[in-house]
Amino acid sequence: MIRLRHALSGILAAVAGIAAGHLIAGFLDPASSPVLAIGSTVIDLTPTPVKEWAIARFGTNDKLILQGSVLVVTLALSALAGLLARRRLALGIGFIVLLTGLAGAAALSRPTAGVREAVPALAAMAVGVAVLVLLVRRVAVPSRPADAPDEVDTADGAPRTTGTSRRGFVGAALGVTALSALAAAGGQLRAGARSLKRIVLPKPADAAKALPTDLAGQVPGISPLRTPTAKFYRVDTNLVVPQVDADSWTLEIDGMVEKPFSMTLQELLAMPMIERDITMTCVSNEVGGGYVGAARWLGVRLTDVLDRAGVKGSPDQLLSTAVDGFTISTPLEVVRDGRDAMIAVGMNGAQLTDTHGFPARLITPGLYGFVGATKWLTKLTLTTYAAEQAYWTKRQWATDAPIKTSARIDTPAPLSTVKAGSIAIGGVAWAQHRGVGKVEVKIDDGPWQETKLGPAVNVDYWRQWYLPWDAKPGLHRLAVRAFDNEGRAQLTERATPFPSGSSGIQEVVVTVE
Ligand SMILES: Nc1nc2c(c(=O)[nH]1)N[C@H]1C(S)=C(S)[C@@H](COP(=O)(O)O)O[C@H]1N2
Ligand SMILES: [Mo]
Repeated sequence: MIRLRHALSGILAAVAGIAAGHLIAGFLDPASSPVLAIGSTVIDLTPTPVKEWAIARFGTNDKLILQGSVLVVTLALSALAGLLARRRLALGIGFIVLLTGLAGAAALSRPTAGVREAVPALAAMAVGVAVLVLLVRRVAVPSRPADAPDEVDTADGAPRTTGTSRRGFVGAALGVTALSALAAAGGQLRAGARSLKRIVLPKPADAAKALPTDLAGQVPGISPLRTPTAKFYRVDTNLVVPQVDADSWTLEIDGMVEKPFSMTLQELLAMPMIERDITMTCVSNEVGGGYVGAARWLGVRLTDVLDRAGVKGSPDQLLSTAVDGFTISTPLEVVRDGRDAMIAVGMNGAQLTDTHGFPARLITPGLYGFVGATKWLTKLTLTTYAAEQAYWTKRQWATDAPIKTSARIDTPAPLSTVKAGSIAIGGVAWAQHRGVGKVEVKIDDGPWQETKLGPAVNVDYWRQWYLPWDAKPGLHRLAVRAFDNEGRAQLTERATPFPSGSSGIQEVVVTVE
């Protein structure tokens, strides 16, 4: 019982500290909240294979699971701090100081951190120690002689609390719990309330054509031709979505250029805008996976901005930096080969959402997101691969990563049961910057059959496809493969996403009854 209370004292000290830190971080910088700071550091330090495993195993829940794990480990260690405090209060205090110190170091080690990022951890330290002392002093010591003397209360000269009522401890514990919940909720509210600035999107000087008729009206269950922003996949290393202030945001252009310069959002918005339909894919997308989305982007041609700065020497890499210090490298050759690489400010007719990179992000058609789609962009640096490496390059991912031709079956869903009769097998296929020329489906051990293709929007966009099927009762295997416009078949060899994207044929099993 006494042990339990000591352990609980440690846990509540941590809970109170974490909550206090979260509250302060809500005002200063949400990412510096102790658990989040440690979580982000864990993300950066996690070896690539483990990260791949986590993404494959947990998908978009990977962040929640990571934060949950950090919390559980912290609470377990805090219980230990409480038990140590039973032996000697100073030991417990030392342990809490150590834990919060680690959180502070993690917050300070973020690429863009200043000294103020350490404040939430310091607050957590102060509150954690105070709560530990408060609660440990209230742990009632039973009057059995074997347990006396009570080291805890005499070691620091505090009055003996032997016999302190059970209510004293329980009341204090409940009070700490309630205050912690309030503080954590306050921090959460405050972090979310940082208002997103509305910007006025200019009209494109070079607009995209209206989208052709979507097959979704005809083939139930197929992906819509354009992915709604709310359904668009999200992939990034951020536990807290950066909230960028549009008024103070700048885009810097530096490195191997003749005239480095910096521009405001208003200056960027005043440049001629292009509007393009482009399908993005994440290199972590497994065969048949959902890390792919098609949207209409509004932005400034990337070369228009780079040309203002000129070139000095022979750079071969465009290194782009996000507001949180995250970096992406894009081959300069690709940026300059005439494709519609852009600094996007609009997505599907609205300003970028916070999750998709407000106020500005890169979009490079044909390349996986990790080498061309920097969100929360703030700097473009002309450099060389020999001189500088971006975040994922340092973690051994490919430097030049064109999107591999691929097809996905949307309907019928894998392992689903469908009614016998005439239905459609349908989905999407993509071969960015080459265009999809043909999609074939194979049913059981039958021949590859050519499907009907939906409208071609442009070579950087995906294509819907479907095959009418007279489905007979039983278990069936459906496979799909795509060809690009030059007739090249997608790779059939199975490959993992690391280091340059997955490949292989998607095969689904369905039951017809
Ligand atoms: N700042 C920043 N930009 C980033 C990333 C990131 O982690 N941080 N992830 C990249 C990856 S891996 C992909 S696939 C795309 C995803 O963009 P989306 O979340 O808008 O779909 O963003 C890219 N841009
Ligand atoms: Mo990605």
